[in-house]
Amino acid sequence: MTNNENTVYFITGNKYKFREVSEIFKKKKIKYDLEQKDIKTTEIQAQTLKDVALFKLNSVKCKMKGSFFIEDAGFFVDIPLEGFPGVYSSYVLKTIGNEGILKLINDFDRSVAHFSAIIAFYFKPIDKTLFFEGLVEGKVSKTIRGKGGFGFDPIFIPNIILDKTFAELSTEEKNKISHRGQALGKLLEFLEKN
Ligand code: ITT
Repeated sequence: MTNNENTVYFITGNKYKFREVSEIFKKKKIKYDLEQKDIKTTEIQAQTLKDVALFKLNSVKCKMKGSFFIEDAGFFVDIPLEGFPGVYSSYVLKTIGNEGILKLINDFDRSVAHFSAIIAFYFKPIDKTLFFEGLVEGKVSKTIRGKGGFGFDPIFIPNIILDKTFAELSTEEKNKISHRGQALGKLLEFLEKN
């Protein structure tokens, strides 16, 4: 069992996600520290990221004593793939990968895609679960580009930065505009006040 009232635990097995989150966390002056916990969560296949996130959070509640959060993210190709891979992002990345996604698209200039992230946060002092969301819109890159980031970053071009994929940005640049950066910004605003 883990317990420290000024520590907030981020439960994730993804070191890239943790790196992004800890960079944002350490820039904010708050009384809480961040710590990674790589404990096994149960991931269900559901219709929305929120359902996945809540189930995941509850699956580890019995192992935690303090405040903790999980974050669930997905990559959605709205045009022309109607939101695929979305909640199937992990499976699709492991199977067909970025190359497989590119093969499904003909007109890249007209493609529309977004990343969504949802943080499910259990805040011990009030015994409540809170949600914080973030979303970034863009399109799919014709080719796999960039060495930074992880996952789908090399094929996503955010609207706000013309012609660079997420993998061509520094962590700091990605954090400023990303789905994860936005969701975490909202969590930090809450923690500043509580
Ligand atoms: P957890 O242990 O935190 O669950 P995960 O790697 O399973 O880590 P998610 O379920 O949130 O992460 O992500 C679903 C998939 O989307 C996974 O394959 C990630 O690599 C990918 N992904 C998530 N966030 C991303 C981002 O910011 N950029 C690129 N790909 C991302």
